[in-house]
Amino acid sequence: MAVDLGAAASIAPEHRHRKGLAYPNPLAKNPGQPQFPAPVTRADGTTLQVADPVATRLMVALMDMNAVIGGAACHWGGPAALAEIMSSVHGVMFSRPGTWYDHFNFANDAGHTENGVYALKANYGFAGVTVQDLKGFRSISSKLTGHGESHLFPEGVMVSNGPLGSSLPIAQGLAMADRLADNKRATVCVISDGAMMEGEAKEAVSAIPGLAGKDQVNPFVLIISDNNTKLSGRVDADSFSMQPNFQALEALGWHVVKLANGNDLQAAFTAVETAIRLAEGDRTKPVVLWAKTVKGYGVAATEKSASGGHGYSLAGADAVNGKLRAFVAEVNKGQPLPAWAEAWLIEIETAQKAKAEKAAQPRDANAGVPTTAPAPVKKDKIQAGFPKAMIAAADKGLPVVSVSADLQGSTGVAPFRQKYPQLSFEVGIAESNMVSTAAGFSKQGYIPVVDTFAQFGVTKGLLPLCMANLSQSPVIGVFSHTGFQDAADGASHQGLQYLAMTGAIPHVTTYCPASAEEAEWAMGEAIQHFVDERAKGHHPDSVLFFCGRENFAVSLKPEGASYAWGKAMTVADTTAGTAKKVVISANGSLVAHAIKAADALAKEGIGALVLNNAIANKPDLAAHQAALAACGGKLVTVEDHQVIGGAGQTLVASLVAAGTPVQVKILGVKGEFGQSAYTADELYAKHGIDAKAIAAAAKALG
Ligand SMILES: Cc1ncc(C[n+]2csc(CCOP(=O)(O)OP(=O)(O)O)c2C)c(N)n1
Ligand SMILES: [Mg+2]
Repeated sequence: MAVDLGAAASIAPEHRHRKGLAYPNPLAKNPGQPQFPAPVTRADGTTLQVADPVATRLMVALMDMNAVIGGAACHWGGPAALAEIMSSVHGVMFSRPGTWYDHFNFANDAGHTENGVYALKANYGFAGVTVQDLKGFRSISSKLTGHGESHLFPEGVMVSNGPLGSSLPIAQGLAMADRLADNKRATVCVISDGAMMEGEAKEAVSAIPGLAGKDQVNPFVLIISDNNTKLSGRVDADSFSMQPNFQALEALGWHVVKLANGNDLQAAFTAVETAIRLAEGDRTKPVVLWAKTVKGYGVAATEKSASGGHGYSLAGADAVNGKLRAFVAEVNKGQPLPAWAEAWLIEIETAQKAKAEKAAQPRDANAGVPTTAPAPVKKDKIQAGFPKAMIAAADKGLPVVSVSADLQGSTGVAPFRQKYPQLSFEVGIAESNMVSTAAGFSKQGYIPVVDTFAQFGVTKGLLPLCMANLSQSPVIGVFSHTGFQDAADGASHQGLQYLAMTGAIPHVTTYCPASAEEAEWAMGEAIQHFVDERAKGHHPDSVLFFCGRENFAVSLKPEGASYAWGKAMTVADTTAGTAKKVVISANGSLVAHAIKAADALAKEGIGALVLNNAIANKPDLAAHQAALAACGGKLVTVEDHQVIGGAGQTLVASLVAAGTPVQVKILGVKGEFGQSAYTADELYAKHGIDAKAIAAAAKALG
């Protein structure tokens, strides 16, 4: 029987409301005045000093440079677009008498702009953040991670962010909980236009006014940064215009406040103040502030670039060639830099100059003497192999199509799309839609390749992946940036459960190639598999490729070996003449580390057979059994993934079920989220899955 939820309204208020469980709120209380202020006039005519958005942009430019020098990519365009709006929102929140969080929940859905919020916090000294702290942005020792993370920075971040469209529905829940508790609090959520393409965001955009109309939501303000720009380019040109969606907000029940120039501080402040006042005045009518912004605002080149300068474009060398100085000078509108920024800039310039001079110095007395050092190993990203095979198949006339969701440049499929634009589609930032659309293509006989980061493919795309296979409509997935390989972006982007989540879907093969050469070969096989199976009237399996993002040796194939689908290749054998031996089974990004561990073990007289266990959910039992027989049953498995449900557990379960004697150490992540670091290696070391840990595990087996 349906429950009449409408009946709640007739229940007396003292019985209708119920408080949640009390637990300590870790958020920092109101800070003092910003160190670098800018004045705005409030509706009541008084002046308020808010954080100067120019200081925000200066800090973002400089902290990004520190991180880039460390080895991390960073965001510029998004935080630059939102500087005035973020200053206004925090100005209103922090100037409320009492404790700001008794009046407001704040959720930033635009997680890639969180560095701008860190800068603002440093300006206020909020939660103890200092300008000095910004210099460690994205490093393993900092709580200022690539996106906002409440597990590492609970005093500064209420709701973790990063995956677009995922924080807005949490904000909906915060506001509904406040209504149930009969709190007075309002919720403010900031989102960018690209993120509004996500299904999760669209669901919340429908639900919030609908439920608010039934008095189930506390005052709600949604601020949309509409700059018609996403990661790879302009929203309307690449996919489709979001303007009809924004025009529909009023019909959905939102009170729409329009802001023509979100980069005008006074206009932004007035609009934010108005939106909050309206929402607080009538909780049944949530307010959306539809703000036009300019992505990459403050620097002409980034404003003009198609992506709005999404990623920070400067490199370490730009600190010594004057480009960084010119960049920050432009951000500061040609005015002399404030002392703190000048000192920070000089600090970066001096360090980089010293580094460059050191690098130029001869290393030792023998410098200049020709050496016989082996030629360096050719390296590339693993993903580079995929488009080559896709292009080769399309060149043969096969119906390969690419369905993307704004990350085609990052996942590596872009070359296919450049050569075959007529076979390429972009559904916007909408991974769920991407997979389901591909399933539709598959049903019609196409060979669809979808691509995104592993974390988004297996989370937002999971039910669509199930339904695709349940509809005999398999897809090929290029899911990159697996695990700690997405080091700098932090925990929200570090998919560490992708094999566990997808490996049990019927008719799915999870494939983790270890090199670009293997990726090219395996993609070619996956495409051919579609052709062969469809010709027989069968339905092929979906093949989901998972790969890292850093550079690896282009080939790990030993001379004389050849690739074979379903076979685990032996990529290193150091067992000749050794008494003690071990099998190391690795996949993807960690195969190279396993080989390194084998080399280290060999120096200590321990031999190893390193197997590339590429197909994680259907391991090559025979190859592992043969290797184990040669190595006394000793096995170390290692992966850039959670131990639970990973390749190691799957392999060991099948070995044990087959009665194979095995003594094993399973290396992987032990039930923890990750965090930002400049490089994956730092996180591999921290979580005990690097070459050193592999060698130690092998020795511990005795
Ligand atoms: C679910 C998800 N998919 C993809 C990404 C990668 N990503 C980060 S920012 C971005 C573009 C965001 O566009 P928009 O929301 O308009 O922000 P703006 O460019 O205006 O800063 C993308 C695709 C992500 N963070 N989350
Ligand atoms: Mg945008």
